[in-house]
Amino acid sequence: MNKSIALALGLILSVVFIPAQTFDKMAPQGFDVERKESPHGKIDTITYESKTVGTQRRALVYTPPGFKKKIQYPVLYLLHGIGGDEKEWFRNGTPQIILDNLYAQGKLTPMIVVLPNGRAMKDDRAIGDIMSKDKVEAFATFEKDLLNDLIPFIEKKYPVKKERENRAIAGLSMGGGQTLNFGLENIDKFAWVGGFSSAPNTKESQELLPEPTKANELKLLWISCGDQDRLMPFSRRTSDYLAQNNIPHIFYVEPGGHDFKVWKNDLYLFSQLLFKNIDQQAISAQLRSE
Ligand code: FER
Repeated sequence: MNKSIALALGLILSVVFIPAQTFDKMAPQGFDVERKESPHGKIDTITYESKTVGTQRRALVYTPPGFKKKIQYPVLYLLHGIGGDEKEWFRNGTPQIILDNLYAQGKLTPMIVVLPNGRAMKDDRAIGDIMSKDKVEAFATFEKDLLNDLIPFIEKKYPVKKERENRAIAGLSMGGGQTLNFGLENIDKFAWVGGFSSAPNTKESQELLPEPTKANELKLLWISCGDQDRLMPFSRRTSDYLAQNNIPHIFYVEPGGHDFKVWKNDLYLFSQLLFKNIDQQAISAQLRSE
């Protein structure tokens, strides 16, 4: 075969066999390293009045590079773990760097990211016995604070799209459990749901989703966990229940334990799917393949 025929054949074959959506399985090296030359988003600290808790509460808000008040943006609410607060992702997960780098490559739909404090109680700091009953219960109370106090505040103060298709929720560990609990209970409010290494606060599947077919309305239902994480059973049982009920979702088992290496990779992958036309089944198949 002469060279030009071989080249043409190669070209045709590559076009035919490139899947519709190619998707990294792991973030590439340098994905979380700040590039001075790239445009940066901005982090604000906001304070909102919580009727639920009866205090002024804090959250961080990341607006994307090139943010304009005249544009309306979709919103991702990104939740922390049991030992964290509104700064945990920012300090340990550097979402602002990961997302800046993805924007620089044109890989994200511009969105606002809100990093709340998910421990909805008067003293919401991660101090003392972080596993105490009142502190753990405060993670459940946050559902009310989020829906009735924080979301309305964000929607008043920032130029945001308010339909469910433009609202996402994700979180790590306790925040992953909150995400699955709140997201699946409020499918009328969230269309994009991502539980990373979800903790034992994840409700039992029957209680979590008594009417499984409702979850067909989600644009994305993402469940991920490190293969060395002892909390795997909570993700697996949720995914198993969804699979038994034929509910489209992504169950992504990745190398790693219960740590930010895994959660940064999750944010890198999950954020690229948000607010786009995606095919969960196709992505799920890619994440499973060798
Ligand atoms: C538990 C083990 C882990 C638990 C919570 C966690 C409430 C949460 C871990 C995290 O958020 O990193 O038994 O019970």
